[in-house]
Amino acid sequence: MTVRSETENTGDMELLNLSSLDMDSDAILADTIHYHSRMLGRRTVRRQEHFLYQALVHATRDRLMERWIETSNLLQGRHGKRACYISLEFLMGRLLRNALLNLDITEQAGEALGRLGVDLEDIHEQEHDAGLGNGGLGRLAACFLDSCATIGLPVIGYGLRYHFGMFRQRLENGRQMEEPDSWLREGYPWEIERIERARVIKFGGRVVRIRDSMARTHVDWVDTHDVLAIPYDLPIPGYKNDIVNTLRLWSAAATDEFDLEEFNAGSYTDAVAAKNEAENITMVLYPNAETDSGRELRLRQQYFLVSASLQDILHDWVLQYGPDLGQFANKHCFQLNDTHPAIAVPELMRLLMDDHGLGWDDAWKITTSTMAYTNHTLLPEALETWPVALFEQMLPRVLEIIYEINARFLSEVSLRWPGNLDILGSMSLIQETPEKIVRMAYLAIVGSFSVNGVAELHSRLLQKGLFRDFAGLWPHKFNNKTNGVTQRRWLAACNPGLARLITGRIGPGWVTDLDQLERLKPLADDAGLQEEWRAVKHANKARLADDIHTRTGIYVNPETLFDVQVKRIHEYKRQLLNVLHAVHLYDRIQRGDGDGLPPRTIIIGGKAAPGYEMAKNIIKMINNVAAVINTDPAMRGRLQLIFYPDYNVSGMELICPAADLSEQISTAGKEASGTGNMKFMMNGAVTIGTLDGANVEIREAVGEENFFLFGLTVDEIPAVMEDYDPQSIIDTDEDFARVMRLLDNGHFNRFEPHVLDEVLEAVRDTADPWMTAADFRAFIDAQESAGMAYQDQQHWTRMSILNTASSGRFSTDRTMRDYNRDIWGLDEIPVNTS
Ligand code: 26V
Repeated sequence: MTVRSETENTGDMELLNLSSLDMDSDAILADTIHYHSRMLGRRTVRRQEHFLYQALVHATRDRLMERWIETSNLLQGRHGKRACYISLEFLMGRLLRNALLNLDITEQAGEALGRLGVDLEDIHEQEHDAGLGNGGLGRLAACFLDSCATIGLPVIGYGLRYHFGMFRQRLENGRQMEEPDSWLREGYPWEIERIERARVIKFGGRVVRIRDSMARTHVDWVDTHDVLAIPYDLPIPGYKNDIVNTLRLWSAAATDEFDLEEFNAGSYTDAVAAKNEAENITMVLYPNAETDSGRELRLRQQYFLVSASLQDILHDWVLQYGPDLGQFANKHCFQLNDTHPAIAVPELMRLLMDDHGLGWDDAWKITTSTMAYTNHTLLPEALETWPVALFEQMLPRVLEIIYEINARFLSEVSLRWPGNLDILGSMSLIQETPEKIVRMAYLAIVGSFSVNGVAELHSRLLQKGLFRDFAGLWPHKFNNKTNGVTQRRWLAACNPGLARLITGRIGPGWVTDLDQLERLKPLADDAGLQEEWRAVKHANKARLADDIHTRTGIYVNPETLFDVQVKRIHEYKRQLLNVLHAVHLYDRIQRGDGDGLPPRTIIIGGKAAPGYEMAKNIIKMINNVAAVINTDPAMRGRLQLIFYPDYNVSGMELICPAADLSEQISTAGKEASGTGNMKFMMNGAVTIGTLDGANVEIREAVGEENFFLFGLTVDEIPAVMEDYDPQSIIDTDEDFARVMRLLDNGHFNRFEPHVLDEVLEAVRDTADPWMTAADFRAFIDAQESAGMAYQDQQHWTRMSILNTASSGRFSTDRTMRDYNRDIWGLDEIPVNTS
């Protein structure tokens, strides 16, 4: 190691030329043993043990570290533009498999452990998922980071280091029980604490204005309760390119300064106890519950993340370029992952004006040319609002700025629509209900230069519906960026059998250029490929069957059609419709009408928000129906229904390679995009789905003959809703009537009267927003077609191959290039592909 000269402005000595570590199995073994004994103090090695996992992570991390330092040196030297992906959620899952893949040392690590008599797969099992997200939105952020590092985009993720991530789900008598997720309990060897980069975050207090000797007014936010934000960095390696980007997660801690008054008054313990309150901020991830409004801690989290991240960026700017912020907007872009970090708009204004001395106009120009907002939902109940009163006491200075933004915005509105008071009221950032509330989505739109949806249909509906007036005012802001998933995790790493088969036929280029999967198309009818394709799928199904047995004690048969729906449990996603189909199949087999049906295993998994009663009732219903089906001798070899417990990222890594049929059955217009749909497609599952979210684009890509379409379209729904009468639909459909009769008669809740009542009422509700009954018949028929198609294994395998072959567009590599081309405008880091 040599010491190099001083860095540009800081005068720090820089240690460079870290001798690069060998990547062969000898070196990895030596380092693993070193950490195992010298750092962790272990004498013997045991299979399936956490210490060995930790030791291997440290050996791997060392190899990331030198590339990480190189990458940040490179970036610092380039003076280029950077994007910050600000998100309350990063659903990273496990990191080891991905790190080994991207460093290209999977085989070497496997060999090293093999020499200790240990199976690398057992070591992977030791890793806790980093479950810092609810579902699609958080996992999307994680896929984005992988793609940015791989294609060489200088993007840093900013998030929160929750002490407890997504709860663990346990079932008790078919009901969901939540348990805390202590993912940090045994230490988390991937993170680097950067205490020297801690920032102070202010809460509460009051605003004062001071005139200086030059008669200028300064705004001071005083008497605040301060909390320390401490960053923990995670490495984000690109695929075989020596780039390592950063995910920076903030953790809350008490400032060391005690409240002196309290301290001197003798309440030493009270003063120390204040520490607790501060640390609460990053204690727990909020589940997507009914509404966030009024939940003070959640707003605290949002502000804490945003303020810490923006201060971090501004601090670096001043270090590197000095106090002049004239070029700041040319070098930064902040992508807001939903409205959760929308408070970044007024917070950047505050920092620029109050801490960096800019005037309103200059600050506003910088803010509105650096902020970009992504919307992830059309559901009105999921749109965030916060009570003005809460802002007032928690963030008084921020509220002042929001009011000022609103005043200036509304004068622009009245120029555009003179004398139209209605539109002023409907577009105002403040909703003047008895309890005044701040509309965070509107704040995000007003403060951003770009507003995007996450699938073509979703973006269109945003502009036609939810944000119509804003799209009228600023059409240039609105755009679409269809979601994707990273094929490194969701094909190369989780489905090694299929990855090997594909690479054998078309070469390895698809790992960084997913469109190359197109080359499989001419081979879709190749008998040799078909046979191997089926063998891989079968092996994946056997692997999942083992996992299901471990989790539930139930044996499922890999020879059956695996019909899979895994995602958060929500009425709009219509797991209920899926269960109605399961009951229908049960009924058909019972009445002796099941002979043409392929043996089927229906797998449903997902978590319900702890406060979402209906979703929890649906879980109970799935489990009750499953209990009857799985113990009925008449169903043996024909039908099984499994509720997959504690579904998470690692669960999906086993599930999506094993699926035959992918259930994407939300009510049209409700699912913004979906990303599970893309993972299944990539792994050769055929979709049964509605024209919703990215399903529309999936169907276009694969061709309508390779997709089982059903259900009302967005355009049809309003007319049907006019005189919607589920009971008459039930009465006029013999199959539906029989299904409801079984359910009504308590066939699935013999000793638990009324436990299904609310769910059944919802089906019959004339105001059912999810219109389950309206799509019943179409769904049953589409399932029938899917079942028939599966009986012809050659035809099915062709469809399966064509699904994988057509999934190129759904790589986040493409998504990130789209963001970069239209929104960020970053220069790609030259990639080392040697
Ligand atoms: C939040 C809430 C909270 C209130 C109760 C109901 C409810 C329902 C959904 C949500 C989710 C809001 C944001 C979100 O997670 N959107 C998801 O983002 C994914 C990535 O873009 C996308 O694929 C999913 O379709 C979308 O639901």
